[in-house]
Amino acid sequence: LHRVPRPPYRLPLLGDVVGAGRRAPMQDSLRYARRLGPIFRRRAFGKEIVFVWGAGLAADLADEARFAKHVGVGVANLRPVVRDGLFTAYNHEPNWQLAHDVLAPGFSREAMAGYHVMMLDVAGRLTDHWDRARAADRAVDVPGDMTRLTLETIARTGFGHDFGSFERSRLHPFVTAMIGTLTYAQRLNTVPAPLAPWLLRGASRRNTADIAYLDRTVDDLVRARRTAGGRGGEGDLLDRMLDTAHPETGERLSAENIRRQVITFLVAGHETTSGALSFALHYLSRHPDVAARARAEVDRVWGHTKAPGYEQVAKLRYVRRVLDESLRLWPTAPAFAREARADTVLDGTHPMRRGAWALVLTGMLHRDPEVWGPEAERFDPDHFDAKAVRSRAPHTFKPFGTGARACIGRQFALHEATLVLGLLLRRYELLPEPDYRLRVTERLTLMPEGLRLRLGRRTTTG
Ligand code: MNH
Repeated sequence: LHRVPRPPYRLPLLGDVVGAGRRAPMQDSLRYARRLGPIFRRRAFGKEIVFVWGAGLAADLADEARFAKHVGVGVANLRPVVRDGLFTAYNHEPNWQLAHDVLAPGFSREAMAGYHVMMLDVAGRLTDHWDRARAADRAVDVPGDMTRLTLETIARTGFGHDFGSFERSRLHPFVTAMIGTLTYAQRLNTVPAPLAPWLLRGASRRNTADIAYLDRTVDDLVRARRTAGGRGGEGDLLDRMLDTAHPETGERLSAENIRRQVITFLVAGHETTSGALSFALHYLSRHPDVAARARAEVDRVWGHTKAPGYEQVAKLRYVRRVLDESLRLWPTAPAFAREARADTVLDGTHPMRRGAWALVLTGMLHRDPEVWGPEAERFDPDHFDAKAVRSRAPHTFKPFGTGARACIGRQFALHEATLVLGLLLRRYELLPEPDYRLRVTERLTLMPEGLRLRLGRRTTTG
């Protein structure tokens, strides 16, 4: 460890907190990263965290034979909310493999094609809402509306549920409770663990109430489904959780575990996708040349078909690059942790004991000039043109994590977000508010703060 650089000023007890705020730990880490290099460590309140972002080091950590997901820092702080749900389960907990095997078919190509029509329908509610804003010459609240869209999409496709987000002026209380638990989980990292019960007394009470609200919402949803006796043949995620036995062992998910999985999917299934869509819309509004090129692609590929089919979404190659490029600069799940399965040496240099772990700083890995070139900080979807992708080293673009514990919802998120960007580009001119400067809020995930856009009529027609 002594070979790993750390900040020069270390305070007794507090550690390396000079230059660090409490609200934006990830953006602080990016600043440290630029100063300290591809591997560095920071100590705060007795916990020492090793950060890694150099391409060679990150690629070595992706070696599944020697490393695995580590449930630590932010992820571990969510355990009181979602226990051994898919995202927060320890590798050795039996419910991980069971739930993974039972739910993976819910993300197959066939399943995705079934969700497509529901995704289109939810997107239609967004465009109705935006049409009204345009008619009244009102700016739209991008993160708020993307949250409405992605929450309704996962609720509808996964659970046959309607939160009525577009009929409410405020976000649904489920979202407020979720944001509460995510923010609380992040704050736990900014105070010394033994003092947390005192320092966060009020916040901890609110957190308990938030968890109770999430539990209640989900219990009602599951009870309604059990009473209705399934959706009959369609087989969404909830039906799979309730009815499907493991293909080999015949085991089923317990009622308590189903509760954890439903919360996991409702949260993981919308929070990061809404951030990704919001960043993409911000960049499209700031880069009219990129927006024009993307819009021309939508017109060419979709023509005048009112409702694009499932197959027509993946054909939007340039729109997809816009999304990839947004996730490169602002990976909305900004880090993931890896632990050594046995004693090993990281990248041939840094000895690690079994169980030792490091945090991969995705946002910085995605800005490494040795990988992405001198224009690494610039938004340019051509970073993902076919030639650039072919010539890049593996494991250098990791917005969905890596290995067996990588995101199960990746195709879901990419399909949903590409579809929605296509629909919005086709319908609106995206006009930035002139004095808006990108600010990023952190609550474990990343989201552009206060982003509003005005909607214009298309000036060219396809
Ligand atoms: Mn998702 C795991 C990012 C959309 C459900 N997700 C992960 C991980 C990252 C991630 C990174 C791995 C974390 C770790 O190693 O600790 N996820 C994203 C991003 C988007 C996203 C950037 C959108 C953009 N995720 C989705 C969607 C769903 C989903 C949509 C569900 C419909 N994600 C999950 C689940 C896991 C996960 C469940 C945990 C998988 C596992 O451990 O087996």
